[in-house]
Amino acid sequence: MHIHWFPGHMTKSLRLIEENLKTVDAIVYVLDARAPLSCINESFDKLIDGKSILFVLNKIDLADKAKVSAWQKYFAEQGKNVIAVTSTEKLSSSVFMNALKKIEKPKVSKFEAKGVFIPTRLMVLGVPNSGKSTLINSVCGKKSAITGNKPGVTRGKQWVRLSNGMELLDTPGTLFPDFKDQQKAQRLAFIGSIRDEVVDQEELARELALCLMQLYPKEFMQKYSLTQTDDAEEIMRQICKKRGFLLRGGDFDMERCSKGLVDDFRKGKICPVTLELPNENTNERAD
Ligand SMILES: Nc1nc2c(ncn2[C@@H]2O[C@H](COP(=O)(O)OP(=O)(O)OP(=O)(O)O)[C@@H](O)[C@H]2O)c(=O)[nH]1
Ligand SMILES: [Mg+2]
Repeated sequence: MHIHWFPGHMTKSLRLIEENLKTVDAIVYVLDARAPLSCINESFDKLIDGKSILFVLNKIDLADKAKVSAWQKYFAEQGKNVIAVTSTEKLSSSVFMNALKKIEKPKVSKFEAKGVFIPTRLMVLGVPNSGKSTLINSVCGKKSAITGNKPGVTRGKQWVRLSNGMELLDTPGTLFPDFKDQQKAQRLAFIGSIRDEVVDQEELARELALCLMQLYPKEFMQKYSLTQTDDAEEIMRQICKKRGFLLRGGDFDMERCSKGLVDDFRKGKICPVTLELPNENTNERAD
């Protein structure tokens, strides 16, 4: 399959991010813990170089704990700030808040010494649907930022001020202008960062089935009573049988089956999943 999608409004979003970068002290880079590598937008690398960055591995409730630990270790070993959270859960807000305080400390100390208070400003970045707005809401005590279970919910920028004076800039989720790395694109589609309307859902489900059979065979087979096979069509037929996804006349209802599989995956109903480890090469073509 080939995913090539870069909506017009995203050029605007990238420009917005670029323009506002100079007004912020640090970056909060939100990565979906199910595919952290795929969530890294290399076109930001140069832009944010030199800024303090807090990497947030979000949605760990849906992710593979051992692999999330490997990711934390990977960032920490490079001297980077990293936390792993479930931003929909209350407990995570203090983890995030403490990390924010650590990030702003050098600046606060510098100004405190001069007897002045200048609020720290942070920009929250990441691919669509990674949980940026939810993370912001977790520390501001009210639903300041609009959230939603689909990509592209936040449009335009929104500043949110916290009770301690810190200011967080919510930004629209951004993708890459050019999906050279199709495996990345596919993984972003699996986790719901690319609009379903622009991706063939039956093809996506077949790719997901193959991926799960490879990475989490035991859990995947158990969930749908599958027998081992590397034939994606066969996996889908077996799921149809198990779930009774049949059309009138007895044909398999592949549309319903595809939606069902992708939904189960996104809701974490198969098993906790992380699709990639640090330093993996995702450059193979996925067609
Ligand atoms: N399971 C789970 N869901 C989460 C978590 N964080 C956010 N979500 C859900 O993910 C969806 C997207 O969250 P948003 O905060 O709107 O994501 P966003 O990054 O702001 O998305 P855009 O504005 O579209 O770029 C929502 O349905 C959230 O409830 C988490 O830690 N775990
Ligand atoms: Mg948002």
